[in-house]
Amino acid sequence: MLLHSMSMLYTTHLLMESINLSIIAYVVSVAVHSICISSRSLYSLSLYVEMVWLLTPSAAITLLVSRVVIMQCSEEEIHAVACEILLTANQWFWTYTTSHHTLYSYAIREQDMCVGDVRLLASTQYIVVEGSATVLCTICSSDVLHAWALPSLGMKVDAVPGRATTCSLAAVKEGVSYGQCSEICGSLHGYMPLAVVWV
Ligand SMILES: [Cu+2]
Repeated sequence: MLLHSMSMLYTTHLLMESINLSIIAYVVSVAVHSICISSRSLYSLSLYVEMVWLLTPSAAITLLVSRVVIMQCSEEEIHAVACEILLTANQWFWTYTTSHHTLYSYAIREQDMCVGDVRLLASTQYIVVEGSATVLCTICSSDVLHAWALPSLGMKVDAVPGRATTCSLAAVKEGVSYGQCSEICGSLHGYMPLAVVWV
């Protein structure tokens, strides 16, 4: 689902770029043509040109809006969920709460790092997702604005005090996906790493 949304986002972006380039090329060619024949006004009373001006942008906008709506609906869909987890952002650590545990995840200090730990990304707790399981995440904050961001998954969800936001984590690869808080939340904002391990 996540991969499908990402690929659709990418193709929509390419489509938008092509439409933009086509419009630029068309406008430039019309401008050049108008300059070349400036003594005659070819387009002033042409119903055909008026219809083209009206229908072409309308068709482009309809196409793009329909794709964006489909993408939004697909991101809202949450299929069979293997487990649920509450991710609470705090100054300056994450709390992971499941039905069985509550874990506190802090950045590992440089003097405590082991070989293989990634500086500023290694944390004391990881979220482990098995197989092709989908995890339903509810994200909130206990103090100020934070953001749960996993760039490799195209994921960034604001953690807002007093509001719970849900999103799903679906397995896309094996390995570790690192992220960090991406909302400036105070002096130790740069020390709020997060990580999901896919096994
Ligand atoms: Cu933060």
